[in-house]
Amino acid sequence: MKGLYLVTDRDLCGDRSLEDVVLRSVKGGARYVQIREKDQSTRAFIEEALSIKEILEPFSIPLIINDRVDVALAVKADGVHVGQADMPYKMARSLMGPGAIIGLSVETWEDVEEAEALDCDYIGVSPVFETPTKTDTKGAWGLDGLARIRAFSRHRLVAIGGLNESNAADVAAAGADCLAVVSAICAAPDPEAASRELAGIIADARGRTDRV
Ligand code: TZP
Ligand code: MG
Repeated sequence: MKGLYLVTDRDLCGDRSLEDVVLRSVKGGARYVQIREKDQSTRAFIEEALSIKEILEPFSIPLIINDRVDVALAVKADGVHVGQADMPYKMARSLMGPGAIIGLSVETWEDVEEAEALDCDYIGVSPVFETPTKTDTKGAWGLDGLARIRAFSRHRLVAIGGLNESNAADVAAAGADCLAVVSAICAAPDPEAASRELAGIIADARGRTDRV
């Protein structure tokens, strides 16, 4: 996991379709796309995932499904992202298989320690900063927390929460391998330009560290 990771929020796309925002973000440089749906019916989620999958395939961008292992399996997604209240990581792995990308959110230091024993593809440092996009969190890690996890963990780190053009360089410098972004892309007037700018900041940071 390296670079820019788009996590979707249909409501934040306004009158644009999710497909349109995803396509523009990928054209701007997003390297992973996670579909995150909290209120959709299973049927609608599957239809949406299939349509986004079709968009991503020509770009060889992995499709990752938030929470719903059943949806990920049904649409043959590349991976799934699970939180601490979702299906346990090991069950998700046994259902998805060894080749799937599986990310696990860490919200507490105990979560970080437990994740060391798991062969997840990345841990999601959640949230780095407080964000109105997700409020049911256990507090923010901050840049210090992110750096502390970097020093301890063997895993790739995907930073998420409150990330935007103004803090992306600092987040990369604190140890994130990959930056996951919702509102700074989905709610941007120009999701392609916003993605390009964020991807550029990450690429610049790559020149200074060997991680991102
Ligand atoms: N998990 C932790 S914070 C968050 C998720 C899904 C939302 C991040 O949204 P934004 O708009 O990029 O702050
Ligand atoms: Mg979840």
